[in-house]
Amino acid sequence: MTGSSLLDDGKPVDELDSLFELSPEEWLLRKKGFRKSPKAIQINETLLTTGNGYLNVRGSLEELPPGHCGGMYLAGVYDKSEADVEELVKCPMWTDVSVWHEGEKFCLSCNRALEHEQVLDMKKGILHRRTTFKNQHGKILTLETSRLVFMHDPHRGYMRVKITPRNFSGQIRVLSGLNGEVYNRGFFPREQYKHLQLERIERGRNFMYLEMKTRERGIRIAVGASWKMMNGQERKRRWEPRIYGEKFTSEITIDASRGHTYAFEKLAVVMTNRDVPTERAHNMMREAICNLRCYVRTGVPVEIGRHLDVWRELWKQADVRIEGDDTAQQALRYNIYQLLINGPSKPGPIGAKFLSSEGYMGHVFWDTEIFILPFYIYNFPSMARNILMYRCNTLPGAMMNASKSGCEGARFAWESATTGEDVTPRFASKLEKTIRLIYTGMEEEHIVSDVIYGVERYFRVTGDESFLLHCGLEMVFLTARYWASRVTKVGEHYEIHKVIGPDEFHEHVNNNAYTNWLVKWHLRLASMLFRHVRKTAPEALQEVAGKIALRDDEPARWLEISRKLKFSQEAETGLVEQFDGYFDLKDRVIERYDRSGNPVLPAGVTYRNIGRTRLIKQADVLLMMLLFPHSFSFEEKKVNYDFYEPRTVHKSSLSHCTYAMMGLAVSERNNAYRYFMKTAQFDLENLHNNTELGIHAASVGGSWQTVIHGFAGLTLKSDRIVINPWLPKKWERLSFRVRWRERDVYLDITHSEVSIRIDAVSDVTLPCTLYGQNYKIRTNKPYTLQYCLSK
Ligand code: IFM
Repeated sequence: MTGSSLLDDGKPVDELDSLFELSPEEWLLRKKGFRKSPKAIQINETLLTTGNGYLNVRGSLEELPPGHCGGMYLAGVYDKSEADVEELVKCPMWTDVSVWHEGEKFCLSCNRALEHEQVLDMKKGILHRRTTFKNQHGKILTLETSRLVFMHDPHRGYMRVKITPRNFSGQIRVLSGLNGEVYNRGFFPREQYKHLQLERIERGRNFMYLEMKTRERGIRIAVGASWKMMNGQERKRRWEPRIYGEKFTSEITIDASRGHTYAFEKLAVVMTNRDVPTERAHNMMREAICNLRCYVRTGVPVEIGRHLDVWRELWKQADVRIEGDDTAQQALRYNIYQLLINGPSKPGPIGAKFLSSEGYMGHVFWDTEIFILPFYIYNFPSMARNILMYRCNTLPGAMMNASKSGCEGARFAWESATTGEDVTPRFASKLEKTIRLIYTGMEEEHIVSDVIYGVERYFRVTGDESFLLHCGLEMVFLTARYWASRVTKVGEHYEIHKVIGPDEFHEHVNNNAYTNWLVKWHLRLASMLFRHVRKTAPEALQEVAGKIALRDDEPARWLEISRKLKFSQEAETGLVEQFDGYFDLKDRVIERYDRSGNPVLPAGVTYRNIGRTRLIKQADVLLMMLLFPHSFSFEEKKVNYDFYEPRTVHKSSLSHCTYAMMGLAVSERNNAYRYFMKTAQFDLENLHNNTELGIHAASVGGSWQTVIHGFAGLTLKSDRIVINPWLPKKWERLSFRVRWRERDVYLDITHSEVSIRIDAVSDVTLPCTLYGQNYKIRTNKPYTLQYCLSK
């Protein structure tokens, strides 16, 4: 897709052409050709999603070919209705366009495509498409579209459509509308759930308006749009707006001449009653249409210019450059693109599939704090805070979860949505396509401490005291209280029974090492924080203590449980038993890999009987060692890596990045690169054969972590920067910047040098450790430090 189309008079169609010009190739994700299978169509829809973290739109083809699964999703808009549990709602669509001639629609599934390509420009957040159709009667027509949702104003979207009849003249009808007749995919094949009901549908002189309301929570979603011909060509057309039930269709008929290009544009505004002050929310139409008028007045070129300015700033902060490995560079950019289009500008949930689909029903898991959050902490601390605020705001739901399970305090749900109450479905379609009862909602409790791990990491890097005192303390104390009521006293020590660890193949286990270690840390942190804040901010402590009725003896008890909580590690070898009785299970290891490099189960092992073996789904003990690198020696890590790696099936997208980073920690570097590439290309290569169901957000975050924490070896501590880099052979240079306590840290790493500059408002000296060697770095001054790695 190169060059720009021309209008009748030979001038560029509009001034947007230069704004829409494609970025250099390294910023593009190209999808050429068309395959009719619904799966292929839906994979592209997932990959080509555009968005801004408030509203994201899948990259569907505008004519919505059979088998498509297009959709727009709004952050935090969940509904249950007749579904089993609350789920992310597919919202009314505004990006559909169809082009008709002599009663036939130009459509990829029924016409020949002489050319077809969709191009996602990741640098600009714009999705382009160019298709030349040849229909059954030999009529050739080119359709070009460019669409985006604005980054500077999350409520607005834009689409430009151009059509060129190549070898015919005659009437062409171009239809686009607003569609409230949308359904979520159901659990069983062909089942659908309707979450929206019509609230209002109206047309004005030059706009259409549709308002739908979620059936259970009553969230009103308002969409206003204008659809017109560009460049004063309105004179040549007939405009026929029509309303069909919950659908608005606006049809423009033109008398088209062969070889001429006709351009149309759609300006859309999307908002919910939650986005406007309560006193104005009764008239959403007025809100949306006022916004639309203001948008029209400002003009599209200005809006797009502002959008591009924001994207420029985002990339300036978040880009990571890898020289010498184009494939890794492109994959990493794609992952960062995903993180950028999902960054929350307000407190709210981030689901395991981002806003790319209804996969996992849009629910929030531990993926958020352990895998996704670090990118935002290191680049956009205010977004990281918004992510954690979701957990803070849903503490009442978490308290409900605890009390439902007969405990005190707060228990963050394994899967959560609006309120923080557990929404894990009771049944799921498991591996091997069996529908089975799932226990994760009841037993996968490590999430309680995973969230706190995220809170601590956020505080350590940002030093955000206000968050700590006003939200963090309450979160830490209430969850510590949960654990204190959850543990079982066995003789002189404590145990945690009947849990599921990160490795979900083994259910109802006692003393999962990952969970117990995290809980030990969590309880120690809670008691330490209590003592610290009592000295440094007694009023804040008093306020929280009063609010949650903290008992005097609680902090001491937390510390006692932390000390006496069971944790099993072989004394001579350092090997950690994943849970009580794990070593008694049948020992099987992975010996074969399929063509994509995924492990193949050993003969006789199936996903039904795998729980009787030592094979595990994903990193468990090793993830613990990754999260607490200083608690375990090199030898301990190595012993555990060597043991667990051949027993890990990697049936979860969260696994590879852990093995990549642990591979670096134990000098299994080639393995580390291999695992990194799997993480980085997880969706681009459809590694788990389910990208149609949405982006694997944890592997997206994990690929960023592998580069920054792994290859660059960067850790931002509260008082120093630690760097232990190792670059894959073909990487010539790795450069990026991060935010650290209101400072900008620039790093440029080669195989022998680290160049570092810390920009800050004032000149101070900060400690930096490179492979154990301490340096003093003056802010606002560049340094180049040498390092040498033994082979
Ligand atoms: O949170 C994960 C879990 O660890 C494995 N199954 C998928 C979930 C969502 O990504």
